[in-house]
Amino acid sequence: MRFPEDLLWGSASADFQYEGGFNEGDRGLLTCDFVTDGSLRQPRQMTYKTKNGTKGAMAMRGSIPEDAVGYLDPERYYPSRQAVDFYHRFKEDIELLAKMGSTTMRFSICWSRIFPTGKEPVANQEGIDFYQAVIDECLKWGIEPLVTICHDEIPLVLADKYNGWSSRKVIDCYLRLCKVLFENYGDKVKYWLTFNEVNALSGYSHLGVRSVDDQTTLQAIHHIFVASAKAKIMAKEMIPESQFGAMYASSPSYPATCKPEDVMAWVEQRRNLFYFADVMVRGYYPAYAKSFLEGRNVVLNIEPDDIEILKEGCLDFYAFSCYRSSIVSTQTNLGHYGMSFDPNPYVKQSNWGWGIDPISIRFVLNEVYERYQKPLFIVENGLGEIDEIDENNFVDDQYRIEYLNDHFKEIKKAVEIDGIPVIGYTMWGGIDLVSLSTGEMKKRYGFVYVDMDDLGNGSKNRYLKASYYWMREFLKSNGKNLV
Ligand code: BGP
Repeated sequence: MRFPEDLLWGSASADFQYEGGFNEGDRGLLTCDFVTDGSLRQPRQMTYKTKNGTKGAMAMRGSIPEDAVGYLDPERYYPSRQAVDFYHRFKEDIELLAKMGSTTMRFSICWSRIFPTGKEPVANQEGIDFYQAVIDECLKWGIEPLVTICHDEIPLVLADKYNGWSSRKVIDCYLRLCKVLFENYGDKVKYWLTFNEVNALSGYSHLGVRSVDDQTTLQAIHHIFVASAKAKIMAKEMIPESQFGAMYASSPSYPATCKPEDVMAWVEQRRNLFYFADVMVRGYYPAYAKSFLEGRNVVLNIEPDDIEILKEGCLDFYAFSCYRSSIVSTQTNLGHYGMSFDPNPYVKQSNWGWGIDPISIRFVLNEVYERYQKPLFIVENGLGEIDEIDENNFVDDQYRIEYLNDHFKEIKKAVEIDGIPVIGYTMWGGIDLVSLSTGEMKKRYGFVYVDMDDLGNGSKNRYLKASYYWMREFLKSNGKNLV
């Protein structure tokens, strides 16, 4: 089996799960710095302080009091402080990924490294230099950087002062960030993602808003739509060769049965994804937006110019994550932003209850391509599992190899049989990093093991897993080792 020669392969990360160095290089604080560690049994918490000094903690996706602001409790562990130290080890990590044969690397910009509060008139040079060095290191090894401008985060000060993305003022702050990035890296970076998992953003940690009600969330998301479109319009002036996408959490749900009501429940559930992508990829609110918003008692404040901006700033490609599949029926209780967690009885589940379903990736590629006819970039996929390291510092992760093998075969079919233009594939967390949903280190995705536990203890040394050698062979032989 051969893949197109120009298909990009690599790994993906997000700054607050990977980078660390939270108090170095004049980095400011981010909202997600206030999210503690956790586990499947003990959910992560967001710690905050109100104006009168009362301290509290809330589930990561919960609401916090109106006058609250993130607070770092010295007794708690916050994984984003040191993450797995890409900040100091980026050369080593990029070299490892390059020697595996990677041709791309997705990473995200820490907003508060460039603008510590988000409001400064002038950017922080140390922050600019850090990503300049990361990008140069990629290029040195022939790796095409894929930059996420904003991955589920916002500077603390913008949350505090403006209630985050609920305010239009944040659009301008974001555009100031974009301008600095385009000026400094525009000649080196072709592929950009304006935002991560736009359809799963909510609450303080992601949006900087203190309330998770639909009115606040969907108004904030409208501002994100406008910000993304304006960023793309600006980039086309400054860096005409650039390609713009945004990322959507796209793991599919299937209808639980062929009962017509279940199939319609599935159509409606999928709108929890397409509502977001339709606006950004097609450039206008879809017909069902009216009922989608009315059903949630949301009235959007849309300014007259916004409609034109959305049209002009629609995206060049669709980027997505796809990890698993689930099912939907009229009985399903949808989780945050319309996700179904009902298990599909036909596929096995990971230790975190994620249904392992290689066909899901071909399904999504088809579903999305037929809707938008734009190139697709698979920017997150992979298996989060418990890895045991032996006395020789080796992890024999055959389960991960099996997962990748089976998913890659389906991607191949999507390209070859279905004719879908796939730009590239970046596996989530090629170097082990902190889990977003649970805050654990134990849930590992990487080709490379990082010696660190859930509370940040360990040398952080890197060790190659069996999947690293398998992937190296896969890339060298262009897929000949698939079985
Ligand atoms: C996506 C996020 C990532 C990432 C991934 C895996 O939702 O974009 O930041 O972490 O999921 O999820 P988890 O880390 O919870 O296993």
